[in-house]
Amino acid sequence: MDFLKKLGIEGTNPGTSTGQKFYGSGAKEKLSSYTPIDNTQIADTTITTREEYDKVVETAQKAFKEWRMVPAPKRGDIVRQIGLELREHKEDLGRLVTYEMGKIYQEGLGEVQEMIDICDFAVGQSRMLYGKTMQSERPRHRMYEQWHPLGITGIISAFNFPVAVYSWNAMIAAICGNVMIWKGSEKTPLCGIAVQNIIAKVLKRNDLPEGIFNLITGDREVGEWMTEDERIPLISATGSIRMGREVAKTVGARLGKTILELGGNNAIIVSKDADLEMAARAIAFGSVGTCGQRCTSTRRLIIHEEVFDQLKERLVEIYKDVNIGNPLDEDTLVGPLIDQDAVNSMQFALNELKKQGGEVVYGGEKLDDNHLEGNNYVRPAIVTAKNEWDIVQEETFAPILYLIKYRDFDEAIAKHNGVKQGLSSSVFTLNLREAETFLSARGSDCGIANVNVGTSGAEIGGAFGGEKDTGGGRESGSDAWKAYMRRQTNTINWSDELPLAQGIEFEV
Ligand code: UN1
Repeated sequence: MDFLKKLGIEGTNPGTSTGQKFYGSGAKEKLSSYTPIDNTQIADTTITTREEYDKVVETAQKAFKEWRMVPAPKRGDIVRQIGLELREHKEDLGRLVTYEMGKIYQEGLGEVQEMIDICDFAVGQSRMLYGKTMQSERPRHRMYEQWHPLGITGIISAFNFPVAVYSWNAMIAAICGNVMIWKGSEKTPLCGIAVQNIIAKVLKRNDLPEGIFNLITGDREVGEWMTEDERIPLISATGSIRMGREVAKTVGARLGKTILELGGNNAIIVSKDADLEMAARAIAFGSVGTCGQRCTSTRRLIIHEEVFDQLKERLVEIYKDVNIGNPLDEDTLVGPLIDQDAVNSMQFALNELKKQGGEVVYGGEKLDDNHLEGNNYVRPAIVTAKNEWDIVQEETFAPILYLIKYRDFDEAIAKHNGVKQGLSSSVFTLNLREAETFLSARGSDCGIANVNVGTSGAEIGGAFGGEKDTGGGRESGSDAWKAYMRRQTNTINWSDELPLAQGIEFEV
């Protein structure tokens, strides 16, 4: 396991860090990391104690005082160097993502590329933290707005994108002048250590203070320390809707800010006027990619009745050809699910579906062939369903694709929007009216809406996130940076009088 060594990972890894310094070697409580490939243990990470946590927050507060006064383009230069360092470690980190999380190596590499891309984006953004200049109604007055950093940005991320989601938040927050405290998923603690080690090299080279990029490790309790902590003005959380509700409640109660990126229940409408072959390929990537464990995974297909059977058969053909196996092998397209709980929830969903009257058209079984040790492997499933069934309304984090029939386009849109989540969506059609209807105010109600492009695999340049129960947060590109800053409106009087706004006379 050469790549582990190259990423600085060994037997027991201190799970708390303020930058270059790591703490926790004496801690008793440890988190063991197992690869879902064959369930063998990779290494341990110590769990952050409350004492260590307070030390991290205090160090971060101190670092913020310095970091906020570093000119934004200079902060951008640090992020540029992090991007270069990530390029050096792309293969090793991609391999670790695959090893610890189970997505195929191509996707592991893609995830690190997403980190590199957001670094590049953030470097440019660091010169573009634009505020507006307004026309004052008072003579010789100038009005403008400027953006200041918030302070500590708490980042809580999930197992399925163990490194990229952190960097969307951290790199943008960093150029904005914030300091970061990151708690990743307890299912992927080593990815956090590896990223922290990579960033530490840049911090050292630039002689930066401790406390800008901080890492803590632990479960829900550690997350709650963050959400309850008034010293953390912004919490950006990615995970389940249930988790998001808790975070919103706790942070909201102390009037803190949140960026929530929660579950999706993403659908593709396939029109009778679609390029069906192109649609089938996009559907396959969206539904079986990352073994159905992206928040943007394609879960529902809403298919015009005239092409329903044809598309169903084509998808079965494609699914039959998909290699399931060790995600480190080059010809594998589908690796394992993250753990046994995920396997069980997939089986539960399929049973519920059958009870409702759904038909499993293909796949769904657990695979325990000898060459697939670990019992975390499943065959992706294609099933027929009705949109209103309870199980279809839920996000099951596994490769189940629900096929739903429609007759007219308005009905397709109603079905499409007829779920609580609102993350990503697509229509496959060559019909201009259908495409534009889908993109219009009466079309898709999601944060991401595509035409002839699947639901997953978004580029970092756009704002990423969704509506309704998906939580409303936006991360990554466009003007998502504003959520990491506070806006200040400034009025400057350079006259020798004191006129009041709204023409009010107030003689004293
Ligand atoms: C996630 O699953 O939490 O659009 C993020 C995509 C990726 C990000 C997914 N760029 O599928």
